[in-house]
Amino acid sequence: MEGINHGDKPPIIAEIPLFQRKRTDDLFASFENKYKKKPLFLARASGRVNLIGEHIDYCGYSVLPMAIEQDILMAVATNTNTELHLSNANSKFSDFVTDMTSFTIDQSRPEWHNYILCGIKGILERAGMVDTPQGMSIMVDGNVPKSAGLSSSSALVCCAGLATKHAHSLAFTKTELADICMRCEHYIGTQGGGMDQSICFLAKAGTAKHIEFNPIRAHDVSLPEGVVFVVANSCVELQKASTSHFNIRVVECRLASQILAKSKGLEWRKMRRLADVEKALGVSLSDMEEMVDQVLHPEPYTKDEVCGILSLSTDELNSESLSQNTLHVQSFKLHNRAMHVFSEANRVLKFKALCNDSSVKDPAQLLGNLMNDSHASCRDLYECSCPELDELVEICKKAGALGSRLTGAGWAGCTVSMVPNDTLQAFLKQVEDEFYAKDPNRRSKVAESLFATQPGQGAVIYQIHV
Ligand code: NG1
Repeated sequence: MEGINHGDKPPIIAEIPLFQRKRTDDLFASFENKYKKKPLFLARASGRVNLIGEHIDYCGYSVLPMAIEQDILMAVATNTNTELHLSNANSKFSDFVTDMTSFTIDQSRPEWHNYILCGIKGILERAGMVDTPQGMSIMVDGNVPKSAGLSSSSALVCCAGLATKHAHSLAFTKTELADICMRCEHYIGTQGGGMDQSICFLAKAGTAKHIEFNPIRAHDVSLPEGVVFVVANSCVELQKASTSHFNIRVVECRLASQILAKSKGLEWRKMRRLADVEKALGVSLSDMEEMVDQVLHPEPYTKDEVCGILSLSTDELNSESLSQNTLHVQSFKLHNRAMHVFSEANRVLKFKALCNDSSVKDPAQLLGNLMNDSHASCRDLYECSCPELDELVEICKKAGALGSRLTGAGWAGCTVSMVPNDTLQAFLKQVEDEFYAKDPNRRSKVAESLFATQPGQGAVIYQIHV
């Protein structure tokens, strides 16, 4: 296991790799066509697949993702004024122009350019350059499936953050960039944790990462020999920023933390995350699971009941613990959400320990079992699956996956399965036949929806030679 050097900066690479050239040539041609000048540099940030550890980063617990090959590319030139011009190689996404000294991020319309504005705003604020920004013209090309749990939104935020850092000659490290982008993605309205932004900057080709928070730390995790991870998209999309599904879970975990803390005589107002309670009590994750059973009831809590336990008025509860888009929620499933979080946090530690323990002869099936348990917990306790994801998981297991689970926020999007190398082709064929072939919409998307993936590298800048 190897730590990261906290002084590490994102690499600046002199040559664009050959395999990217066709795509970047097209991107540069679109750039020149649009802006009548040449780009100065190219920023790249990839999507990710989370192998295990779902919905626990914002509770303060560690996760185990890896970067994937699909990415966001941004060709960038600086301007002589403070104007920002955004254009996308995919004409489905409209152009956007603003002044960088005075833009707002529209949470009610989470369109593509708002994610870029988040990254730009985060960097300018941290650098103290909100009033003195450098204008930029940007052409974007992305192939991370959107709203699919592969972190297309954070790839946009992080790529924009990296491009802004480079255009302003700022010296932020990878961990600083991850921290900035984790915070600034909240400008879009979802209160996520830091998994996506951390893996985006800290990923290393060939290894998954165990990522811890507060502060952000990342350690290499050697994946077992003889297996490959396969992503399969259910072809159901969920725009997380335009629904309250995600923030309701964040709020349920916060309320569970506060009620658990109050029951143990802790200063509950300071306990925003379930990990805060565990840390303050100095007990184990298994102890926390027992405590959940003792303190929280499985039936949903009404808002009035929560107010009563915490001795708060509804208005006080709204401002203390809820978010703008969860003010309307009247009942909260605190027991099941907290039980998922503590058990999932435990599974991440077991997964990492198995990967790093060379004395375990054949860890693959044990890892697969942890993935299967993770999916069951997401489905039954966290209720962040959907019928299509459940169906896909079952098909993947039947087709030979040692483990299969939803990945990312859920409610839609992708599964990740661990498949023996020697049965990969048969696995892909069976999943294609049983999930994709029968449905015309799924069939038309199978090429970009079902793929084996290897751990990719973190975000980089490529110099462009003109
Ligand atoms: P995706 O899958 O990109 O929607 C979201 C959060 C993560 C994490 C996962 C669930 C953001 C930017 N990302 O990811 O932090 O909480 O859900 O594990 O909010």
